[in-house]
Amino acid sequence: MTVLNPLIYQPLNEKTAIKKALDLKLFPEDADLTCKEIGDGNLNLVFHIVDQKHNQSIIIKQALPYAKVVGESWPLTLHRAKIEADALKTFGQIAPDYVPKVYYTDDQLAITVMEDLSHLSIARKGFIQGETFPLISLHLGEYLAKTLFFTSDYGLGSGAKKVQVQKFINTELCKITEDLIFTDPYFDAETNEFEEGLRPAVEELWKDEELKFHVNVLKKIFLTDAEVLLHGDLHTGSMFADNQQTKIIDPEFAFYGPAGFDIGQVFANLLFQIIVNEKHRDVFIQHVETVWNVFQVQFSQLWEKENKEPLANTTSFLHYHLAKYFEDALGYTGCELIRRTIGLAHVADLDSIQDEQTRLAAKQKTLELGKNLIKKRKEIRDLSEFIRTVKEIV
Ligand code: SR1
Ligand code: MG
Repeated sequence: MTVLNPLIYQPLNEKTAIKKALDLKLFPEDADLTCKEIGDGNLNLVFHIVDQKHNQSIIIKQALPYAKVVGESWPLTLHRAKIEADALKTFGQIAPDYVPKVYYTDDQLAITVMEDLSHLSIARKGFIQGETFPLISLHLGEYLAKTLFFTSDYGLGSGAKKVQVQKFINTELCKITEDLIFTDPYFDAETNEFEEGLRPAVEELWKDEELKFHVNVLKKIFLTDAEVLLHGDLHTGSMFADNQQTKIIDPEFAFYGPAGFDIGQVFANLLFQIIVNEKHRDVFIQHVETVWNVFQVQFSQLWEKENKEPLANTTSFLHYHLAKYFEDALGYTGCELIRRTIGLAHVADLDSIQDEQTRLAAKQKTLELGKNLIKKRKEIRDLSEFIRTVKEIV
């Protein structure tokens, strides 16, 4: 566990970030460096350093000892920078096409120096501006198949996997997810944020005992099913993309949990576009289908070819896993839809809709779909039933 040493840890600024890059000899001595802090996430500083002279650039990401989205009143471990760097390295070995390169890390300064991806767009922003990134779902399916298989007991072997479980104990960031996704949206918590027009729908949700039972079950699975190394925050703001490439960033919430959690977050964040983006609705429905189809095919191939548990390598046991991942993913999809609508951390897909009636209608549909997916996840047995449920509500 990284313990904050105040003599070493200092938040960087644009000037000291340049000095750090020079000290680390990350650029030629005659480099002409400029630096801009570009972090627009909830938690960290992100410095974009460019050498105009040699046309090179890097990113220095630094964790702050508090959650930037709330302020210094919400202290947060710097250990998350090490978790993130270790996860980038692990996922980078498993799925190098989809992960930025890491050049340098410093646990005490809580920094990771990595590949600059600013030639790509944050997927969520691109989607809102009308992009569809045709290959993103194929890439996400492959990324999920590889990362979720090769970090599991079956891909890694049970001994090596236990070492990884220990390395990725991520108590504080898991607690954020436990609270913000599985707890706070289901009662009148201070962290919740929603517009008054949604209050009747939200109060109905708070009274829904059946829903709360199912959310408790999903939370229990999140707490106890250490199946695979998860990214842990796999929304479209954690993806860079263009028409050819996809890169997955920001795995600071990484830990060993249920495979369906990452899959569900991907589904949910594509569903926001299915809900709000009439023009490209069918494209985003296809994206959801492609994510699952590619995941299923590639995970099955890895299961058959690379399985470290000889007795586990049977079709029925593979199908047992795929069915569990799918059912869990639908539940986590629902939880993500609900928390992004009424919880602390919203999504621009919904909030940037200017017209109030349109925005409220989209949010109401999101809540309705979320509730249905959580409660009916056992009945929705395959992709076509999932898509039918989505179409009925949207
Ligand atoms: C206080 S952190 C709020 C949210 O931002 C992160 O990206 C996670 O999604 C977290 O739930
Ligand atoms: Mg993040």
